[in-house]
Order: sequence, then C-alpha cells, then structure tokens
Amino acid sequence: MLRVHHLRIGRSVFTVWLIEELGLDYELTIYDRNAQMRAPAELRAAHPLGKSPVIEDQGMIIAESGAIASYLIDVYDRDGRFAPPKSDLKAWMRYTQWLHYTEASAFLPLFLKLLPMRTQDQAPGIAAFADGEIALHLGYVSDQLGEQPYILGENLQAPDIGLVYIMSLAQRIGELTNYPRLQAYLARATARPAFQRAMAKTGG
Ligand SMILES: N[C@@H](CCC(=O)N[C@@H](CS)C(=O)NCC(=O)O)C(=O)O
Repeated sequence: MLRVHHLRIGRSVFTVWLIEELGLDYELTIYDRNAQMRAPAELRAAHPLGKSPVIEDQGMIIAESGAIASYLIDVYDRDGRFAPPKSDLKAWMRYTQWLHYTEASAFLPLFLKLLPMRTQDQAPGIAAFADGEIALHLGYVSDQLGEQPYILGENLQAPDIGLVYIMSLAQRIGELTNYPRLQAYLARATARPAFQRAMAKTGG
C-alpha cells in the first residue's frame, strides 16, 4: 500500500492532493514540527534527509516532491489526465519545465523571505534579493497563467500541484496582495474536492 510520510504543515499535503486527484488508496504517517519548526528526528527513519514528503510504494522509498509527482503520474495516471503524452514533445517539455520550476527556481526566494520572519534575523542584502526575485517569479507565473484556469490550460495537470504550493506560501507571507490572478488561481485550485479531502485527512 502506498504510504505518505506527511509533516504538518508543509509541502506534503500537496503530494496527498495529487494522490487524491488520482483516486489512489494510501496510508499516512503524520509528523508534527518541533518548537524550532523543524521535522522531528523520527522522520529520518523514513529517509536519511528527514524531510517531507517521502513516499513508500512497491518496495521503494521516494523523496523530493517533484520526483514523487513524476512517479505517481508515470505509474498511476493511466488515462493521461494530469500530463500530456511524451509523444507530444512540445507539450511534454512545457509540462516538464513547469514540473521542475517550483522546487528549482520559485521556492528559494519565498523561503528567504519566510526564514527571517521565523527567526527574527534580518539580513538586508538577502531581503533585497528575495524581494526582487519574488516579484520576478510571481510576475512570470501571472503572465504565463494569463486567463487560463490552470498553468497548462483548461485542466489541472501535475505542475499545478507544486505551483499552488508556491502560491499558498506566497499568500502566507503576504506576497500575493498585488496579484489578483494568482489569488484566483489559488482559490480555484484549493476549492477542488481532492484538495479539500487532502486537507481534511492530513490536518494541513
Ligand atoms: N526539495 C524537497 C524539499 C523538502 C523539504 O524541505 N520539506 C520540508 C517541509 S515543507 C521539511 O521537511 N522541512 C523540515 C526540516 O527541514 O526540518 C521537496 O520538494 O520535497
């Protein structure tokens, strides 16, 4: 049985959301953050990095939310609901870029903004860098989204899962105020029944 190691509160609810969209059976192991907002040591028993999400399936332990999304799509999205076919190379590469984009590029500037909010440490150079990069990335996503409901068009696809995590993080730290289109995207995606089920089962 597919198992998700879920740390509250963070990215892994988005992995659970994708699993709910796919309609799979799964089990959860839930961890709470410690007083320093870090993962508890027990998560290292699942994977040496001790970070979440981690999934167990078919005798494998898989970390990294993007790799987990790729695995789930490749193995379980048999009707091609959440990814274009690889035979359509142009669509496939566009999909792949968005799938990698969130962890590879978009997350870091937001995290650089979030971290001093948690620790009360201010580093002006880093803050200025983060502000510029956040504006760059949120502007980019907003332009690419245009009037489409989801990043690749009419339907939710796997890259939306990570992207909506980024939008929720941006909203949490007050960075979505000037981006009504991104606010609407976040609201539209998180209203989906599968996301609501993921929230209810994981506790966020
Ligand atoms: N690039 C990894 C990042 C994993 C990660 O940093 N997860 C956070 C939760 S959102 C975590 O486990 N933090 C706890 C810690 O570092 O102690 C992924 O996409 O899965």
